[in-house]
This record gives sequence, structure tokens and C-alpha cells, in this order.
Amino acid sequence: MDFHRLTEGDMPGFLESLPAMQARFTAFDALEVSEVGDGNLNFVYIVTNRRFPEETVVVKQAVPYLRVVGESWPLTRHRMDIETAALRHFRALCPQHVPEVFHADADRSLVVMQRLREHRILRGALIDGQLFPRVAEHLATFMARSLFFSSDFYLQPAAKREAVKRFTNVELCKITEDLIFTHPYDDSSTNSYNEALPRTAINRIQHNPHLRAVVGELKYAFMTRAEALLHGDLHVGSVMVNANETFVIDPEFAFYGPMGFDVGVLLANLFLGWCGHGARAGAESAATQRWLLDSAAQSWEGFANQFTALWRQHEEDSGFIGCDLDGHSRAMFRDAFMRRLFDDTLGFAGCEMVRRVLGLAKVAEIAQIEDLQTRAGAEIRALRIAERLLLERRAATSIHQVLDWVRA
Ligand code: SR1
Ligand code: MG
Repeated sequence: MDFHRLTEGDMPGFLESLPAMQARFTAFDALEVSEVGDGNLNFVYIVTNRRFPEETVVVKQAVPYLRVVGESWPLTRHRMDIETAALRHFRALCPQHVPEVFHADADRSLVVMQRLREHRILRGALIDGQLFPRVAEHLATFMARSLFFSSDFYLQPAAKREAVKRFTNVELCKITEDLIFTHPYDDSSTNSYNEALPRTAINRIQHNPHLRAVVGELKYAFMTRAEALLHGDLHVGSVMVNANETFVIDPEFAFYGPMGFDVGVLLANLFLGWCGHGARAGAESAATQRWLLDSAAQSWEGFANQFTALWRQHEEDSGFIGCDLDGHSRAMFRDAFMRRLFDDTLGFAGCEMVRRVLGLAKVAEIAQIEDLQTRAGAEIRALRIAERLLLERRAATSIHQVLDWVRA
């Protein structure tokens, strides 16, 4: 089928042709359509019945190129199949934290899904000074359930291998391999630097052989360790919130990879927010900074507790380690695994932080700081934290020690 990008004008007729939408809209003659996509990849439309505003959906369509760059950067539309499958999979595990898919169309590379009317993107809400007491708890639950139930600690080997195949996401993984693990260290043309960021700060990362070897190790882990189905891009722009609820959206980068990548990307974005909000004046920013670090600690601790609880609960059935002769081998294995997962988390967090300062796709908390010297101050802090995460991760005794590194 030739690809056609739906326009706002196409939307009412298209939705009317779908049985799933006949059940959601009472009429199609007063639909308001607006394109709201502010991400890098896709077009996103909100469609609402003017007469009954509660009749509303989101339509997300992938185009055969990277939206933020244009047709010169071709990109598979297959990413929408992965996103739809991942949304359905995550929703089955965490219905309270993932929007519902109403209709998916592989030929048109689009998905029609639940619109979160009363929620907003977490990154923007934090920039506006809003704080949400339950986000960390909710994200910890999302990560624990999505990572545990797709892992070898729950799935039988044949089912796990089928899932790895199903979620093979070559092109989007390549974007991450390039943009997170390679380009920021190589003065690539995809990088962009704040002109006030001193060259010495960039060189300190790019010219450190030990640090680059660590990033190589983490890139290799990303490419080879199919531990669990990851969201693949779990930053604060992939989270929608209101006072009581938290939803995870946009899993087009989903694939089987190392668990620490999801947790690390989330922590990195909380730390980047801490650097950005620290450059703003006022009591509100100080409160946001506190919230960000509290949320980082609660995300890791909540995740680790819930993940190990699920593991213990399903251990007998999965039979992963077989018979526990001395009564300790399961616990010892769990402890060693969680220690390595913590190391991975910190390492991937370091990579994500470097990337958001030196590479393509910045974070608004820092990039929107108008005064370039002030922005450079936030960026230098972020790079220093990243450096420590990468080089000292194995020495960290707890998430609270890591928070001391952030504050240092
Ligand atoms: C070229 S795509 C840039 C970034 O946007 C997504 O959110 C991912 O983080 C990706 O690396
Ligand atoms: Mg996204």
C-alpha cells in the first residue's frame, strides 16, 4: 500500500470508517482535529467531538522518515507496529499506567488510542513548577512489572525467545546506539554544543580513554543483553501525569535489552532536571530540585523492592535456579543480579546525561535557559555528574550516595 500521511481534513472520514470509533463517537460531523506532535519522530493528532468533548481520541501516525530532520533521514514505519505491540503488552501488565489502544492500522502505520485529557507531559509540568507526589511510586511499578514479566525469571525460554524476535527493533536501536553511545564522544555532525560551553568541558568527556572504554562496555551491553522488554526511551517526556495518575507513553523504541537502560534513562532525566532547575531562581525551583532527587531515590528503591518481590513470588514456578540446596543460593543470585543492575543503571544514566548535553535531542529544562553562560553552568554540572556515574558506578553503595554526587 502506498503511504499517505493523513491530514487534519482526512481524519473525520477516516475515523468514521472504523467500527471501533462508531462505538466511541456519537457523530462525526463536528470533530475538531489538531496536530500536537512535539516529539522527534511522528505526527500526533487530538480529535474531539465539539458537541461532546468527552468523545476524544489520539491518532498517532509514523511517517517513513524522522520528523524532526525530514525526508533526508528515512526511518521504517514498522516502528508503529512495535509501538502498538508494546503499548498493548505494557497495558496488559499495568492498565493503570498505560493508555488503551482502540485501533491499529499497520498499512497506514497509525494507532488510535485513549486520550489522556486531564494529564500533561511530566517534563513541561515540572518546568511550570507543578509537583506530583505519586509519580515515582507509579513509575517504579511500571518498571518492575514490565521488566520482570518479560524476563527469563518469569517467561519460559521459548516464549522469551519469541518475544525477543517480535520486538526486534533494528532501526530505532541504531538511533540509540549512534545518538547515545557513539556520536556524543566523537564530535559527530549530529552533536550540537551550547557555544558558551567551554571546549575543555567537552574534551574532558571525549578525550578520557577510561570513560570511553566504559561507554563501549555499556554500548555492548545495550546491543547484546536481551534481558527484558524495555520501553527504550523512558524520559520525563514519555510520561503523562495529573495529581493522582501517571501514564507511560511513546514506546516506539521498545526492544529486548538490559533492564538498567530504562531505569538509567529515567534517573538521568531526573538528574538533568535537577541541573536545569538549579539554574532558575526562586523557592519553587528549590522545591522542584528536592522533588527530583526524592523521586530518583524512590524510583530506584521502589523498583528494586517490587522487582525482587515479584521474583521471589514467582521463583518456585519459574524454576530458574533449580533446587536451592543450602537455602541461600537464590538470595545470593538475586543480590548479585540486583547489584549488577544498579551498576548498569548508573552507567546508562551517565550515557543519557552526556548525550542530552553534547548530542542530538536536548532536554528543555537546560536547553531553554536563555542566558548561555547560565546554561553552560547547568551543562557542566550535568557532565560532571555523568562522569562520576560512568567512572565510579561500581563504588556506589546506595542510591543515596549517588544523590550526594549529584548535589556535590
Ligand atoms: C532522532 S530521535 C532523537 C531522540 O528522540 C527520542 O525521544 C529518543 O530519545 C531519540 O534518541
Ligand atoms: Mg518519544
